[in-house]
Amino acid sequence: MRRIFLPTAIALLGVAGAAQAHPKLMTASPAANATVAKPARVELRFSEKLMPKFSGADLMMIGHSGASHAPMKVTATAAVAGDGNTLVLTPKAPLALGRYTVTWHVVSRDTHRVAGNYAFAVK
Ligand SMILES: [Cu+2]
Repeated sequence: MRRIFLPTAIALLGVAGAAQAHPKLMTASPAANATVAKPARVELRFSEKLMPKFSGADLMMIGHSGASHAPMKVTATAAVAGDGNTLVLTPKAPLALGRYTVTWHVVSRDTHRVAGNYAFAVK
C-alpha cells in the first residue's frame, strides 16, 4: 500500500515546494570569507519572514594566531530583528582575533527550513 501512495505524496510535496519560496540568505555581515575588525554582531538577512522560535545560529571559533583548533562555541544570543527577515547573533563578549564559523538554520513563515554555514575572520 505504501509503495502505491509514496510517489503521489512526493509529487504533491514537489508542487507545494515550487509554489512557495524557500528563505534565501540575501546578505550576511560579516560577509562570507571576509576579514573584519571586531564586529559587534552577526546579521543574516533572508528573503522571507522568519519564525523566531525555529530560527537560530551558532558561532564557533575555529582558530587563531594562524592555527586551527577544535571548534569552540562562542556564547551569543540569536534573535530575529524587527524587520522579521534578519537573524541577529550577538556575542556576549567582543570577539577575539581569530577565525569563526556561523552555522545557521531558519524556518520561514510558510514553514520551509533552510540551513547553512560560512566562515569569517576577525583581525
Ligand atoms: Cu581560538
